[in-house]
This record gives sequence, structure tokens and C-alpha cells, in this order.
Amino acid sequence: MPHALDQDLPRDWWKAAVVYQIYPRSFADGDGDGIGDLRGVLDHLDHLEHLGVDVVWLSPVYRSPQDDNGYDISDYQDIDPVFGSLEVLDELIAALHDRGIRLVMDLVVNHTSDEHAWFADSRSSRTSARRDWYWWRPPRDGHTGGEPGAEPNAWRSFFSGPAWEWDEATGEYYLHLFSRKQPDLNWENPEVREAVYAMMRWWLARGVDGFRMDVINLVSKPEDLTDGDSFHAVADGPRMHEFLAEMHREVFADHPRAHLTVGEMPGVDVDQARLYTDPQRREVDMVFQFEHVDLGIGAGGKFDRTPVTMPQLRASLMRWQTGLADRGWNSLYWDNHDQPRAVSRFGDDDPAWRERSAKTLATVLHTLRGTPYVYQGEELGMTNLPFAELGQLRDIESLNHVAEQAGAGVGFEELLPGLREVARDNARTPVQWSARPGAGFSDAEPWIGVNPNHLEINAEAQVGVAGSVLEHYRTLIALRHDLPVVAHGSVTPLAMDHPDLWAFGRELEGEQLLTLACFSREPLALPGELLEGWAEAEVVVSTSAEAAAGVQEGGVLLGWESVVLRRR
Ligand code: ISL
Repeated sequence: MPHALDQDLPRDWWKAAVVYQIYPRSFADGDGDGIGDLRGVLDHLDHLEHLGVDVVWLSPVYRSPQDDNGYDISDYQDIDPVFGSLEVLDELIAALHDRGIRLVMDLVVNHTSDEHAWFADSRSSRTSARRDWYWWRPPRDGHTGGEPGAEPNAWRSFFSGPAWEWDEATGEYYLHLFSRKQPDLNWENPEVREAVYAMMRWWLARGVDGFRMDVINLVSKPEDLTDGDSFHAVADGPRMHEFLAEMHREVFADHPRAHLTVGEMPGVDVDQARLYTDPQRREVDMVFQFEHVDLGIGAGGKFDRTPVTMPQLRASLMRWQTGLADRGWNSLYWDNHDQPRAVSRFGDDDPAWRERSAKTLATVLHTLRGTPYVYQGEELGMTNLPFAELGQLRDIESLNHVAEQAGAGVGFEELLPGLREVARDNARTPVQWSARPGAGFSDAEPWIGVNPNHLEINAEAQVGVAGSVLEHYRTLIALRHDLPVVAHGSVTPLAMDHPDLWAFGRELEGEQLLTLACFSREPLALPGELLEGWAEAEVVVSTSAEAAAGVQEGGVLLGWESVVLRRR
């Protein structure tokens, strides 16, 4: 019997799809070692099917020394034993496909692990066949290698410190934009690109349905490796569009099945994103842009926080809505494995407001134009963990930051507020399946602490429970499948000067939606002109019956509630 995936789909099928991100280490532990794995994913497919998601994006499960939790790959064509094996992955592909869910793998090809065979060969001698697969450079003129300041340029790694590592044996530096165990591949070398494309074809042949491409807009480096801020010097480099078009030709153009490509692109702007995602250019289907999650970065970098208001957040996302209205496509996300929990960051995680604000964030995201991504646990309203001690942190980014600051005389206590706000470990605490010890994630001691609020916030308490955060997500996901206006309609930003009301209209062939969302504890009086002509409209989604009644009967939107109206 043909299953859901055998149907002929339009090339842009993903416009009506919702993607669920699994960070396997933190999702579910199937073999009792305290670390999430593929068996754990297989154990929870009912959850994904109940939610109704179309695609799973799986963060890296390849062989890896786990310096950056799998974003440092030592073998692209094998599974790390901590997560399972190729056989279990095959089982997962089949089980997902049986349920009509596609699988998108993480593609981490800006860099490999320093333990990858390619790098071992590259570093073995200056004349090795793969020397030029990575970025090797001599010390700066007049400097001795290994001394402070001798690095070829002043680029800084994303994870603190210089982006160059001295290799004593061959007397050169190699480039690593991330950790020193993540050397950057040299995409200028056609052999590197060929090897990457061959590996991608191998995965597609194995049955996966696409790739989320890690920091893909950093692969084209400026030729002269100019000085300056590393990140801006390398984002959207000179050959980026050429490389993506080539990848599309080499990997996807003749691929017979429906697939999805999404490029993760720190620093990308709307104009570049429009080019990357213009369907006629055949580069990628959509990009992850960072503008809304980079709001709040202070002069001292990511952990130096400045306040962000709702109007700033709204202005940013609505600009992307307008910017990609006619050409290109948006990915929509509030959080992922690198970001704090959505409800703690953009909502209100006080127990009195948590559920309402989590649902309202979902209402906004899932009725915008673009493909929504749900990060594991977001659908439960999971929150940040109030870290208090260094021993609770696991992430290399945070640990390197603490070590670097310690060197500059800044103590942990002083860093704590910033870490609590944006440490990536906030997103990496175990998914809260139940109120049991270990949150139903594992019976063993989990590799990272469980949030104590799993007693109240967990899947078991929400599945099938009317009004729960989870059921609200389920309703919104179904809405995207059922109403073409949600997937394909145009967007009109409304009341853009209101301090607390996030409102917008959607329209497709005479069918209209109006999303109204309150971003404050205080009820707000809806501007009269906004509701003109909507008196008879149907409420298609609301965060509560009271919220719907408030809008329809009194023109009032209650604190942190949201309502979506529909008319023809
Ligand atoms: O996490 C970040 C914010 O602190 C970003 O700087 C992040 O490093 C950037 O978004 C790239 O992320 C991706 O590549 C990294 C990996 O650590 C992240 O988990 C991944 O999503 C290196 O592979």
C-alpha cells in the first residue's frame, strides 16, 4: 500500500510543512546511559505523529569526539555509537516514513572534526595530498609561530580565543572558526566540494529527505583572509551563491523524491536571503536568519546582554515577512539548540503566565508566512534552567567564555546573569516526558541536569489535555495543513506602533485571517479600526475561550492571550 510519502508533491511542498527539531543527546535515552540516542527517538514517534509535524530535522548523530556535541564530525558516513548505528538510523528513516514524516539530516561541512581522516591526512605533512583541504597559513611576517599575536590574522573563534591553532609538527597554523577541534574545510578546493556532494548523495540514496546546512554561508572565505572581525569577514563570501548553485546541481537537481534544504546563515541580511532562496536560482529552499535572535547582543558580545522590546522583535520579523513576500521563503523559529528557551526569552515564564505566553508565541509564529520550526520541548512550554554553578554547564561555548573571562579577571558570579539568559545549555536540558525522576528522559543520571519544573511541565500532563501548550501547537500545525491561506497567503503587518499588540492579516483569494496577540500581562483594548468588518468572523484558534470572548464581545485582548479570526 502506498504511504503518505509516495504522493506526487509540488516542488515547494515545504511551504505547508512544519519541521520538528530533535537534538538527540537531550531528546530521549533509549539504552540507559544517560545520553539521548536514536532508540530514544524511535520510542517517541507517537508524540511526533500526535503533534502532526511533517519533517524531523535531526541534529548531528555522525561519528564524533563530541567536542561540540556532534557538530565536530569525524566520519560523515557512520553513526556515533553513543547514538546508535547505521542500522538503527535505517530503522528510524523507515519508521518516520511509515508515519508520513520526512527526515532531514544536519550537514556540517564548514568544518570537520580534527579527528576526521581528511584532517589527519592534511596535518600529516605540508606535502600531503589533502594539505590544501583545510586552511593552513604561516605565522604573521616577523613573528614566531605559537607566540601570542603570531596568528596569520586577527580573526576570533565563535567559541573564544583566536581562530587559528598552531601546529608545531608542520610549522603552520590552521583555521578554525569554531573550536580548535573543528578545523575549517577549504571549499576553494574542488576535491573538497566533490567529497561533500558525494557524501550528500549517499545519504539521499539511503533515504533521507534533505539537509539543514550548518553555518553554510561561512564556507566561502575571502581570498586574502583579511583582518577584522572573523564572523563578518567570512559571512556570505564571494563564491557563496556559486557554491550553493553547484551543490544543487550536483546533489539535488536529478533527485527524484521531494526534499528540503535549509541553510543556517548567521549574519545573512534580507537581500542576500532573497537571493539564496529565490526558487529560480536553485540554491536552497529557505534559510535560518539570525536577526531576531541576535537582538540583545551588547558591545561585549553574546553574553553581554541589552534589553529587547517586543516592538523591536516584531519590527525585525515583520521586515523579513515583507522582504521575502514576493520572492524567497522564510524559516520561522523562536529557539533551537543554540538559543535560550522561547518562553523564557520572548514570553513570560512566571508560572502564572507561562502557558498563556508559550501558546501566544506559537500563535504568532505559526500564522506567519514561512515554514515553522518547533524545537523539542518548545511544544511543552519548557523553560530556561536557572543555572547557579559552573558545574551545571556543559557547552563548550559557555565553558570557553568562562575560562577566557577568568583569564581577564572576571569571575563566574559576574558572568552568571548573561549565561543564564543565553547559554545554549538552556535548550539542552532533557525533554520533559513525565514527572518521574529523570523526567522520563532516562533512568540513569542524565548527562546534563533535568529542569526541576518537569514535575509540572511534561508531555504526559499535556497530551490530549484540552488547553495545554502541546494541544495548542497541534491545533496550529493542523491549521497550516488545512487552510491554504496559512501556508500560502500574503501578510499585512498591522498596528505596528502598538507597544504590546502584535497583529497581522493574512489573505489568499478572498480568504482572510487576522492574528491578534498580546505581549504583556495587562489586557489591552484593541484599536477599533482593526476589528472593523470582523464582527461576524469565525475564531479559528485562541489561547482560551475567555480570550476569544473578550475579543468578540468586548474588543479586549486579555494578558498574554491570542486569537486568530477568519472571514471570507
Ligand atoms: O550558538 C551561537 C550563538 O551563540 C552561534 O554563534 C552558533 O555558533 C552559530 O549559530 C552556528 O551554529 C551552528 O554551528 C556551530 C554549532 O556549535 C551549533 O550548534 C550549530 O547550530 C558549529 O558547528
